[in-house]
Formats: sequence, C-alpha cells, structure tokens
Amino acid sequence: MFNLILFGPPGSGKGTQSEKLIAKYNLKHLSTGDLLRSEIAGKTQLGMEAKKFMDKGNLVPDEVVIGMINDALDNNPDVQGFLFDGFPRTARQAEELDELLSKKHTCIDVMLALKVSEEELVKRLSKRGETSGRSDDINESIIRARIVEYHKKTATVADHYQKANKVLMVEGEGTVDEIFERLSKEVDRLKKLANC
Ligand code: B4P
Repeated sequence: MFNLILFGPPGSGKGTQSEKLIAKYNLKHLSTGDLLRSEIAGKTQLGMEAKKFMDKGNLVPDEVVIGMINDALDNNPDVQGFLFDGFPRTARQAEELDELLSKKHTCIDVMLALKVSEEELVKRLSKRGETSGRSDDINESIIRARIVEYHKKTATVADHYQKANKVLMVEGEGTVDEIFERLSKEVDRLKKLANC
C-alpha cells in the first residue's frame, strides 16, 4: 500500500490537488470535510451536530471524525492506498490514525504539506464562497477563525510526522498544474521507496 496525507491550512489546495492525485495514483480519497458535508446534506444526526461546529469555523470533535475514518478504512479493504485529505487535524487524530493503520499492517508513507500565505488563503476561500454555497466560506471572519483553529490545533500534526521524518513541504502557490507537478514529483520518488 501507499498511504499519503495531503496537509495544509484551509484553502491551501488539498481538495483541489487530491482529485488529481487520486486519479493519477489510483488511491482511495478520504476527505473528512467531504464526508461531513455529505452527512449534512443527508440531514443525519451526525451531520446536524457537526454543522454547529463547521458553521463557526471550528473543528468537529475528534470522536466523530475518527469514527468516520475507522468505518471508511473497514469499508475499503482492497485499495492500493489511501489519500487522507483534511485528516488528521489534531494530535489525537494523528495518534489514532497510526493505530488504525498499524492494525491493518500498514502506515503513513508521507505527509505532503502545502505552504501558502495567509492572504492567499483568505483570497481563495472568499472567492469560493461567492459560488460554493458553503456556510464556512461566506464571510471573512469565519475564514479567519478556521485559520486560527489550524494554527492552534492542526499545525502540530506536522510535528507528529516530522518525528518520523515523514514530512515534505511543497510550495502551494502557483497554478494548479504547477503545484500538481511538484506533488507528483515527490510521490513518484517516494513510491519507489515504499516504507509501509
Ligand atoms: P475541509 O473540507 O477540509 O475544507 P478546507 O480546509 O477549506 O480545504 P479544502 O480542501 O476544501 O479547500 P482547497 O484548499 O482545496 O474542512 C471544512 C471543515 O470541516 C473544517 O473547517 C472543520 O470544521 C471540518 N473538518 C473537516 N475535517 C475535520 C477533522 N479531521 N477534524 C475536525 N473537523 C474537521 O481549496 C480552496 C479554494 O482554493 C478552492 O476554491 C480552489 O478552487 C482554490 N484553489 C486551489 N488551488 C488553487 C491555486 N493553485 N490557485 C488559486 N486557487 C486555488
């Protein structure tokens, strides 16, 4: 298996680049943001609970997202690898993910971390908010709250994988194709090493 985490602040291009990476490398895409939005669309109890946090730009409680990832791993036993997008987002989520993968005799091969300036993040998300209908993109104060939440709780997740020497920083500004090329170059190199 080849398992990768695409990491970065809100608006850094995780969702955008994930779509291209899963197609090229035949990976199963696990986006906790997408999973949560589909629960909201289905008006499930989990979705209604999660919405309260998401609408304020806060993270959803760990138990909820860890449970979703656990189910997704169990439901996809025969894939060539996973691309985790927007997960893990807290130190606890990272520890739980390592444990879940180790039970399946695999691990994270690499964390590719997109580097983007705060002004560019706000610009991209505000632009998306004009058309996406996403309640967390509609005003700048919620977008900034998500960035604060990232610095408070999520940035530390990179330290967790840094200890195992698994983090690679990638410049996340430029055109979508330029960034995809940078990411692909790293994946091509790392796939040959296949750690897990
Ligand atoms: P996510 O769905 O993960 O949303 P996101 O952080 O905004 O990133 P996304 O992937 O959607 O955007 P992208 O950067 O691709 O999370 C939403 C919420 O769900 C969180 O705030 C939280 O409440 C909750 N949540 C999710 N996972 C959780 C977890 N594990 N634990 C707790 N809570 C969780 O793109 C942004 C925009 O930039 C797009 O419009 C795109 O077109 C544009 N763009 C991309 N690349 C560009 C480029 N190179 N140039 C210009 N624009 C670009």
